[in-house]
Formats: sequence, structure tokens, C-alpha cells
Amino acid sequence: MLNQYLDIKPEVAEALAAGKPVVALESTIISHGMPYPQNVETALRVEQTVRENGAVPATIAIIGGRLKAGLTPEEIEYFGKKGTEITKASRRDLAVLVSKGEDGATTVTTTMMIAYMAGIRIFATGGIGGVHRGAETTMDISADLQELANTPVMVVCAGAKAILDLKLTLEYLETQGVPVIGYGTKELPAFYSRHSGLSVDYRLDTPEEVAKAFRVQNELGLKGGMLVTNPIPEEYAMDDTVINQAIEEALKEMNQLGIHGKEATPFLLAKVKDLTGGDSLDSNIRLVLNNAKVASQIAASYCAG
Ligand code: PSU
Ligand code: MN
Repeated sequence: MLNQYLDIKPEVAEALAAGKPVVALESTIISHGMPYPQNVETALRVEQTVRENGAVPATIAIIGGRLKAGLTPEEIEYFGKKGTEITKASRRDLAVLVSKGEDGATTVTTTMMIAYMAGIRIFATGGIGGVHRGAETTMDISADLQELANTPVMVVCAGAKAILDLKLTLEYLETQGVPVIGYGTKELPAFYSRHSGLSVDYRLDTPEEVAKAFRVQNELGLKGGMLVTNPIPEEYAMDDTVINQAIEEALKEMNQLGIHGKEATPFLLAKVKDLTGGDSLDSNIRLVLNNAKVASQIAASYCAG
């Protein structure tokens, strides 16, 4: 399956060859999801958390037209510093960026694709893209959902945030046949907050149960991924009213400015951070670390099985 455009970091390749747990991490969260320098600090802490939980981290990105599974700390610093100057790369961007030898920050979609090429099956991030509010007229539905339908990589996230239409996002995932698992909860977590008022398909309580379900899915020959939604720890969760108010305001400003397409998610994240005086960024960092921990535990169990 090795791809001529793919570079697997030696440490990652060795772990994969030895059947040791590896966890993929995305780079759009670094370049577009958080400001510098917190983005770089967080990316390095996330890698450290993966290591502390017995797995090898593989941060994924496109550098000079090469698909990278595993970055050096210098490369992470480069992505963090360049930030939104780097192209946010979804599935539709991959061929042109690689053909031109350019850089690209991988979203959930392209991180899943490159992880799969490299032989990595478990991926941790913050939140996934989904069906945007107003999608019935804008048709703005993240390519992440389609990728989850097609690529057999598990994505461990804190749900999807309320900048999206969470109900429609669940409907879309259902249509596409993507299992949505609540980790220790029956309620879909809403990223900054633990509550959405919506139900996931299944509640599973241990890394072993999740790893087993994913193994069986692969053994059944089912083609898609699995979405594991892991609620932000209670002590770092934001007040529902505060966060929802900030989201409403950010959405209003986005619509007034006519921002749409791939700029929508980065704009909303930055705006919500400003409106909450940085509190949403703290929550964001905490939930990513928590997802990295759980994903590493699941990866360990997946490899042991
Ligand atoms: N959600 C976050 N932080 C992020 C993203 C989503 O909390 O950084 C990024 C991810 O890379 C995700 C992408 O795949 O935004 C979705 O963008 P879009 O809505 O344009 O598909
Ligand atoms: Mn979109």
C-alpha cells in the first residue's frame, strides 16, 4: 500500500512494523485551529500525552508536496508559525498541492487519508467538521463526514461544536453508515460543553470495548471509519449559556461579513475565542489532550487484540 508520495517518519515506521500502537494527529488544528504560540505548545503536549500513554504520535501534514506521517518538532513549529498562510488541505486539494510541491495543513479528512495510507488506524483530534447551520441553502457540509463514510480510520474527538447543526450532522452520519460512539456517555458531547441534548448510537465505556468494536468492523469488511466522541472533562467544560451566546454572535458576524467555505470554521473558532476572552481556547486545549489520552489507550488495546 506504500505510496510514492508518502514519507513515514522512521520512529512511526518502526512502531508500525513492530505492531505497536500509533496515533495520528492533524495539522489544521495547528495552523488554523489555534493561535501561535499556543498551537505549537499544544501540538507538542499532545504528542507527549500520546507517548505517556504508550503510543507513538504521528502528526500528519503535507510539506513540499510530500505526504508526511510523523513530523519533527521543527516541522510542527514551522506549521504553527506560518499558521493560516498554509493551505488548509481537504481531499479536493491533495492532488494539486502535491503536484506543485506545496505545503498543506491536513484536516480530519486528509489526515484520515494519509493515516490510512501509512497503516495507522487510530486518530485523535479536537472536533470534526460537520453539517453547518443553514446548510439547507448553503450546502456547506464538511468533507470530514464523507471521509468517515469511506476510510477505515477511527476518529476520537470531543464531538462537534455548536457552530454546526449537530442534529443534521448526526443525520448525515447515519445515512452514511458511520457508527457514532459515546465514550462513557449516551449524549453527544458538544466540544466545549458536555451536552448537546442529542443521543449517540452507542455508549461504550472502556478502551477495550471501543477497540473491539472497531476490529470487528474491519473484520466484517465494512469500509468506513468510526467516530468516537469523548466529552471534555467536567472541570474544563464551558458554561453552556456562555459558549452558545459566543457562538451565536460569531455566526452573526460571519454571515454579515459573507465568510463561507473553508474560511468558515477557522473564522468561527478565532471569533469564539475572542468573545470568551480566551476561555474557549483553554477548553479546546484540554479536550484535545484528553482525546489524545483516550485514543492512545484504544490504540494500545487495538494492537494487543
Ligand atoms: N474543529 C475544531 N478545530 C479545528 C477543526 C475543526 O475544533 O481545527 C478543523 C479540522 O481540521 C476539521 C476542519 O477537519 O476544521 C473542518 O473544516 P471544514 O468545516 O471546512 O470542513
Ligand atoms: Mn465547509
